[in-house]
Amino acid sequence: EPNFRLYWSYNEIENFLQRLANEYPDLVKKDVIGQSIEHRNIHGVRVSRNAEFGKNPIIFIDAGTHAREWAGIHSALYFLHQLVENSTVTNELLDKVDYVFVPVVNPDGYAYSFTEDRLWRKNRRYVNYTCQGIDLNRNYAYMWRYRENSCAGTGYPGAYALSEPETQAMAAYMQSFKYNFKLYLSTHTYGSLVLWPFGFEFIYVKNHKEHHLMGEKFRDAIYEATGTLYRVGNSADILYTANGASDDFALAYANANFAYTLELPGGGSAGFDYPQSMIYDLVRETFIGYRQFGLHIKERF
Ligand code: 0X9
Ligand code: ZN
Repeated sequence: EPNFRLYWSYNEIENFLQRLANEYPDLVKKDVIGQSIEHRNIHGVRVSRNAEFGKNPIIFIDAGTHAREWAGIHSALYFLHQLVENSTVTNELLDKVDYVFVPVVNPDGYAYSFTEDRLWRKNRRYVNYTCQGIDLNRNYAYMWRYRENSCAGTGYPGAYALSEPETQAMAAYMQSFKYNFKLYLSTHTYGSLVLWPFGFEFIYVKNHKEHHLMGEKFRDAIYEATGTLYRVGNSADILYTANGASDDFALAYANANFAYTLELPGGGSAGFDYPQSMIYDLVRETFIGYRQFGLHIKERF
């Protein structure tokens, strides 16, 4: 039984994913979608009851784009665990929907935040002697925007769109599901926000009303279960504009019908360093929300 009261090292996460693939070969397929700057494997996991993956509407869930956002990674892992290892959950969620997970988009950053700097956010690209790290959520190709001389801890987009192996792997993997890509959920922290596109500018996606309604269903399900109250809205309106993020990419370049960035609740001294003592409650709470999305997509398509 995996222990969701603890934060897992990258190695432990890899072992967990491999075990699921080994123990449930009919349900779980593990892909190595690419390698990070420091040559760690980036893992994708496909979950389907169908021999032919993607016959059902596809929900794609990622986390760990930002290294320090451990609570998001563990929430995605817990949802995956529940889908695969808790058959009472599997039944309603897997009969008409297929799932893809990339639980740790940025493994180098995650490992670095584990051992060196708890609040590290970016990947581990060596840029020059004063600068290390690209903000992967500014490096995607849709509306990527150049920024000169910026090596800030947050927001450095890199030299060009998809310059990083991590975003290249993600972009190709997302696009491989174009034919039936219904919902993209990018799990981040923090702020208790459900953000819908676009985020690069104050422009609403065509089906923004439906985005908003689906977001409210996530919000209401969690509020009823635990009393945690999320805010739902357009990324640019309720947070800020940011170019080159994964949610806009999923929608514009990977043919997803719906795309959200979920900012889970904050905790700890910096918001991003959610305390381990609270993580088990949080992953179970987030599960309620992911489940709601699964049920919605199942009815919708
Ligand atoms: O800034 C980000 O990348 C996300 N917030 S975080 O605090 N986790 O770093 C928000 C991204 C929202 N999406 C877009 N602006 N497209
Ligand atoms: Zn983030």
